[in-house]
Amino acid sequence: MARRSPKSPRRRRGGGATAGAPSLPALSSLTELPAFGELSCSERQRSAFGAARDRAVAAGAEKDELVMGCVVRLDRGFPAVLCEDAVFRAEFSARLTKGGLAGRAESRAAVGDWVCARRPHGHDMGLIEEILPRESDIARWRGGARGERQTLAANVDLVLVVQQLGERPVSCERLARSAVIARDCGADVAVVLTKADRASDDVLARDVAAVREVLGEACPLALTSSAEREDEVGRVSACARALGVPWGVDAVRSLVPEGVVAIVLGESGAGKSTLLNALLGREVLETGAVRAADDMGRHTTVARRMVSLPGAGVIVDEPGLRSLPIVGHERGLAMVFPEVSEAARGCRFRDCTHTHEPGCEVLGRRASGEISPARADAYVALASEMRESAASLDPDVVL
Ligand SMILES: Nc1nc2c(ncn2[C@@H]2O[C@H](COP(=O)(O)OP(=O)(O)OP(=O)(O)O)[C@@H](O)[C@H]2O)c(=O)[nH]1
Ligand SMILES: [Mg+2]
Ligand SMILES: [Zn+2]
Repeated sequence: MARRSPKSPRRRRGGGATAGAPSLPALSSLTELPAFGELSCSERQRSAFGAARDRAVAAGAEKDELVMGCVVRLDRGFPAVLCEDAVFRAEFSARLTKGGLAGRAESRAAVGDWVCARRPHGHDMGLIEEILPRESDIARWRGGARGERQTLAANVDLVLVVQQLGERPVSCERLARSAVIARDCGADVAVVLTKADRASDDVLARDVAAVREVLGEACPLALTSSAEREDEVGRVSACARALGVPWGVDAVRSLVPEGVVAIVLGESGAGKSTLLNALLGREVLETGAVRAADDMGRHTTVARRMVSLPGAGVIVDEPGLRSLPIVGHERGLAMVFPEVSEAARGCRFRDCTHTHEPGCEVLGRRASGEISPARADAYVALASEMRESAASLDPDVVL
């Protein structure tokens, strides 16, 4: 019986552009991309690849066309896949899109995803046959609780929560929220406070103390500044030393040692791309000025992309995120606030909101000083938001 040949991708040579996106960067010029050996997959993913390859062969693909690769960039939803001996643009196979994943390309594969890809002989474009199971899945809800889960990056070990310093105090609420999401998604958390040059010594001391109180001393923290003036750098580095906070790009680099894949998470204008450029030692990523009116960025970064740090690990640059709704992250909440979550188990009422109820163990331990008020407040606010989002997803949930 003649073997049915699977649909081949469009034949295209040079440039690497695709029909839907004429101006994608040529992959050969992207020297900041990681080497294949810098990215490691798990045993589970390796065996999932074997099974995915068998399925693709059964569907008509040639075995030697099938490779295991990692999605290292998404340009407006178009993936670039790195495999052992090449990096190539890829489309999604008809088999994959038929499997209920049709729709926006970006909702299908995330940066960091390991995939089974087919590289038909004589074609520049590859086809993603299957996305292999994720070890971690950094995702947020888009469009509130009734929206959809959007994976920002897959198989990431560490989330660097980035916030800018300045006149406004750091948002501990936002840091706690980001930490809960990261832990819930299976990653570790570290905080990077950028633009230290914009904060006086007093403001630095205040903000560092606030972060340490809400996330605890065990949460790694680094302070950075892109300022180049020597007196400015001298002032902030001395202040960081006095506060006992690791300082500068070296501090961030040591948070992301070789073998670790991290992602930067923060609002637009927080200085994420500027920080990555400093780590790379050259201007690879586009950066953009913040608006004078509200000190926020203009969403300069649009692509999600991995950059490999010389002598260190890999970081995914991300577009800034305005909202981070908390939906069903109970496990993450308990991981970030174990002592509060433990106290909550001792409350008289199972649905205690820890705000006014008699027999509330959280309020009791907060009053006696056993639990930090800042941590109790952060926990209570996030738990309350989670109850509300659960109720809007499922009307049967009683608030
Ligand atoms: N004063 C000062 N400005 C900085 C520092 N780091 C970044 N900036 C400025 O902040 C602005 C925003 O920086 P980006 O690196 O583009 O911010 P981003 O977080 O990547 O923003 P999006 O890509 O929009 O999410 C730019 O004008 C930077 O020059 C810093 O340490 N000090
Ligand atoms: Mg950016
Ligand atoms: Zn309670």
